[in-house]
Amino acid sequence: MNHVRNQRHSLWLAALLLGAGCASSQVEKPLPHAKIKADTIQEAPEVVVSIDCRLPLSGELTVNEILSRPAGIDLDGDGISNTHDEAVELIYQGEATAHLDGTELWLGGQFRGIVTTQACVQPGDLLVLTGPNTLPLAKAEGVVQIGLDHALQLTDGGGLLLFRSAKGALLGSQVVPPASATTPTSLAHEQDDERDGPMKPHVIIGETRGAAHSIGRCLDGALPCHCVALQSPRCDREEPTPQADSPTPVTG
Ligand SMILES: [Ca+2]
Ligand SMILES: [Ca+2]
Repeated sequence: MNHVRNQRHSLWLAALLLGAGCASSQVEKPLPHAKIKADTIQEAPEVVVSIDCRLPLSGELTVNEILSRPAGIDLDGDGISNTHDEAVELIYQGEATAHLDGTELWLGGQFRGIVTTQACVQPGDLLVLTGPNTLPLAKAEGVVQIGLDHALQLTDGGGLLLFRSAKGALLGSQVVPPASATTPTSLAHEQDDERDGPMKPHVIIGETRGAAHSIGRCLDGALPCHCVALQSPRCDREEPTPQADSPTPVTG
């Protein structure tokens, strides 16, 4: 009798467990993880489409100048020189208008933040990337200030600085040498619009005329259309005043 009782008990327990399993799978069915992910991916482009231009593609950004040590330079004109005056100057090399919303900045393997500006930029535009607390800059025609959601934190140690699009494309990169001494200066190539090659302190490059930086300008202080090879329609509207408002030379 005990054997029969145990057999019935086992059958009852198996039926109970089977029922519980079915109930469990019925609860999970309406919300499978795959469906949640698919919905998220489908929703993301709707945000992008609201901006009337495309995402930038691989290799479409040139890192043209880096102001990592603003000590003494008041880029945004708020009367103080501090980390809010750090900036990265880029040239947009794409053939169609694009926006950098969602672009990631990395330096030395460290994530630095995401671009939150949704403005469309034109081929050949000079872009000035600043942190969230930098005031609006006085800009020449064709210069676009774009903002990061975090302070740039362009540390003196240098490293590989790179930009990735919201879809993961490598837009542009630049090896940043460590900052030397305490002289306030930016880093730039020997010439504007140069994609490769090392960067040097702005103040010692021949075309800079000894200026500490030329963020938002050509190396020699001229307006961007004079040094960016990719010309956009905006250059036809520009007044030829390359000597006006040139960067302040280093005095000490
Ligand atoms: Ca400032
Ligand atoms: Ca510049």
